[in-house]
Amino acid sequence: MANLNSAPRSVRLHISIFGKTNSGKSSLLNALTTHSTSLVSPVKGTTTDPVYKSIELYGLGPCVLIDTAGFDDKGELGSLRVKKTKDALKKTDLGILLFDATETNFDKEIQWAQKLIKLEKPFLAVISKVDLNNDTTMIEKMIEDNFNLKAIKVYSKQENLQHLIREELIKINKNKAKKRSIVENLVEKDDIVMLVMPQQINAPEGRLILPQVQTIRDLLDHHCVVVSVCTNEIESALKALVKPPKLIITDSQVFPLVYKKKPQESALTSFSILLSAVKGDVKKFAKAAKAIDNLDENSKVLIAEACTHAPLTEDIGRIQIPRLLRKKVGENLHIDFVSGTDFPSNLTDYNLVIHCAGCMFNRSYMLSRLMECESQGIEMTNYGICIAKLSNILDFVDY
Ligand SMILES: Nc1nc2c(ncn2[C@@H]2O[C@H](COP(=O)(O)OP(=O)(O)OP(=O)(O)O)[C@@H](O)[C@H]2O)c(=O)[nH]1
Ligand SMILES: [Mg+2]
Repeated sequence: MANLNSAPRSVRLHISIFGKTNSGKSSLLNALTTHSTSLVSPVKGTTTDPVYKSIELYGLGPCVLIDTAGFDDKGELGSLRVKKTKDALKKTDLGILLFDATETNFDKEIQWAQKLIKLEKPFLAVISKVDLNNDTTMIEKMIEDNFNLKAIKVYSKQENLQHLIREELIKINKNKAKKRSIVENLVEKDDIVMLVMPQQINAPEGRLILPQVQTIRDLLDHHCVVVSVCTNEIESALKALVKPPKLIITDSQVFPLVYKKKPQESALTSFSILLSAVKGDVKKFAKAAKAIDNLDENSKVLIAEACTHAPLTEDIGRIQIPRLLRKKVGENLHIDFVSGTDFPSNLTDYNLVIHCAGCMFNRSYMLSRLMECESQGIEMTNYGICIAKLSNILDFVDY
């Protein structure tokens, strides 16, 4: 069960271990976590689905280590496993790429390194199993020549292994564990901020959804006065306040209603818009929303959601956005839905992709989807921006 006191996985630094089958990936994960987290065996293809292990690494903060299936896995099942490894690649912030010292051909490792470089993901080149073969000059030279990287030589039973890998990861970590603030550009100390959070719509029993929790925490860190209400209590809360809130952050689903009720001097935005600025590129999402004006009944739209929950009756992605889109464009507008890690590799049939805020995904994963859309010339916007656009209030929204 998830521990409510620990950082959610989506905000952790994702460190993935890649290599061929049997190269020692799981042994390395176990050494780094000092636990038998992942199954180790001499049989090739022991790790099938990626193994995720949350861990706190000094100097890197809350991380999740990902052990993957070998990228050389063969056969029908093997190619499904490679697909999952490719998915882990998209989530990766830092990579560890293994070169097995007992091997002689490294074509696959070179191909994988090129993928990491193309996606701008920093990685460590690690020569594994050096207790079995310490003469690695050729491999080191090959890595240096191809990638201008100095490889680290390790074996799984090495005493200082965790320390060594951690120190090297700290050196290549471009994120420098930089915490991205959700509200940074919008508020100052002592500002009153009103949160409109209609609980009946989408909240799980007895708790708040992640974007709301994260936003409240961020506002408290910025020393704001936070007032939280459901939609019907907006007026009572406004009356109780000595001055209008500086900012109102609403659930996107009640955007138009809150816009009508809000005092003129209060700025307005939504949780999903703020989250999309942290997770993706909100300016690009806002620009992409203009594509909505060019849709007609022959257009195709893809709606992508990170959560795989069973659709709710007033579900924002499955019901509300399609209803608003069809009202504007026409009843025959073709809309496809995907959820979780499903995302078509060929997007060229689509005129627009509309993505959820991605609170269950990390930033690297959202950016990889944005990159995929861009590389195929398809615009990608997000739920909050889309609702604001369809409600004709995007121009009055802050982000
Ligand atoms: N001598 C030696 N053996 C190692 C080392 N690392 C791993 N092994 C052995 O190599 C075999 C494969 O190790 P794993 O850690 O399961 O390799 P993997 O890359 O996770 O393999 P798959 O899950 O099949 O892709 C096991 O028998 C390990 O005990 C090492 O540094 N030295
Ligand atoms: Mg394994």
